[in-house]
Amino acid sequence: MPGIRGPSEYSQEPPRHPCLKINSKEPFNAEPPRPALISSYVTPVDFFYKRNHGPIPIVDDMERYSISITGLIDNPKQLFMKDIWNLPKYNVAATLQCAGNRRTAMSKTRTVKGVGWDVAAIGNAVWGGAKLADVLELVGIPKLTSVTPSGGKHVEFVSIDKCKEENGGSYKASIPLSQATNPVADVLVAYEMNGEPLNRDHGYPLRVVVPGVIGARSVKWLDSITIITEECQGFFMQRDYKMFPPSVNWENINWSSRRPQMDFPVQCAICSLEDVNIVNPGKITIKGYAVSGGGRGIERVDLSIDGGKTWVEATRYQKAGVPYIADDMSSDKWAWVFFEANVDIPKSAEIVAKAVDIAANVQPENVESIWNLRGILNTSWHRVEVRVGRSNM
Ligand SMILES: Nc1nc2c(c(=O)[nH]1)N[C@H]1C(S)=C(S)[C@@H](COP(=O)(O)O)O[C@H]1N2
Ligand SMILES: [Mo]
Repeated sequence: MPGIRGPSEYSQEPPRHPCLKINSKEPFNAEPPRPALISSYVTPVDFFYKRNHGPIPIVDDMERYSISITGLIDNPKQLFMKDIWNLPKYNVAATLQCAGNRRTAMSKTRTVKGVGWDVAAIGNAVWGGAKLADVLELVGIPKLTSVTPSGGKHVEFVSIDKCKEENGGSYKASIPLSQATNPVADVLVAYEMNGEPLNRDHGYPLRVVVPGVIGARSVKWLDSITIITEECQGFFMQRDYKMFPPSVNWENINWSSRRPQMDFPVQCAICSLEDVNIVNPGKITIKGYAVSGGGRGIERVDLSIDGGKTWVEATRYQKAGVPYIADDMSSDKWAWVFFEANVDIPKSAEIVAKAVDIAANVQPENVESIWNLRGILNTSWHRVEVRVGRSNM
């Protein structure tokens, strides 16, 4: 671990924007207010949710900082920042979403375990860095490899932070080698976020970004990459971030019965309104984000102002002046879309939003059907209440 260290207490945390809603202080977990989240298509770093499992690592010496690439390969290597900088640089717009986004709403049905997130454990950034496929070529693994001659099938990313879930060990995760060596999958070893060097909260100096996959696999503060036969056996792959049916509880859970969650499902949330709102009679603008995993575009966003009886379609956009077409070359395939509609609110109403992705995947109507004990992947229809009051004019 040259040049970087993971402290075991919280006395040297970085500064953070005061607008963030703190869900847990140590480790630091926070999200922006709903309106701030949709104030721009590319989320400013200050407003980007922060999801940590331990104290933020500290770089003491950038000259000495290096990552090791080892495991089932012939030529293990140490790579320094300059080796990563020397590779072709890519800028990829990708939305990162915590699997626990919208957990608080799920916990209203039945208690779940985990950090209580509202709808903003998500953000969209332009990540700058080298493609993991190019990095792995430096150790002799060709593009589009699914198994190395010595039997390596997964790529494990190990960090330097100290997490209690790992009994003081590092955060780690893995992805399949076939995805890691596929340039089209856009997996990055990133050193920039929105054109600036990564800040400490988001993984300085190097993090992995796995587009279209739950945030948990985008390991921050990279220390080593290991080529392994089986997927990573770490806590966050094997005993967390798995989707269980509503019948599973803490007594009958069998962690090994489920695969680690990778792609995230289709999701959307209204961000221009809170759970309960008092508005004047007349038109209001409903605005929010929609996103799907695996690089699938958003085909449609439906809005209802009568609790889901009737629907209208919202407009979708990414960049101003560029019409959004799902899965078109002109769209950012790994990024969210914003949606917007101007609707007339004649009386108090329940406003509902639901998105459809390009594979015609839809969001479940009720949270009960997808309830799970860890409270992950709440993609149920997003509902907010609007009460029409009298203005004081
Ligand atoms: N080393 C390390 N990487 C990590 C984590 C962590 O705690 N430690 N949290 C993961 C989770 S659960 C998420 S959702 C994302 C959050 O990234 P962000 O804080 O940059 O938004 O980082 C992932 N990578
Ligand atoms: Mo997460």
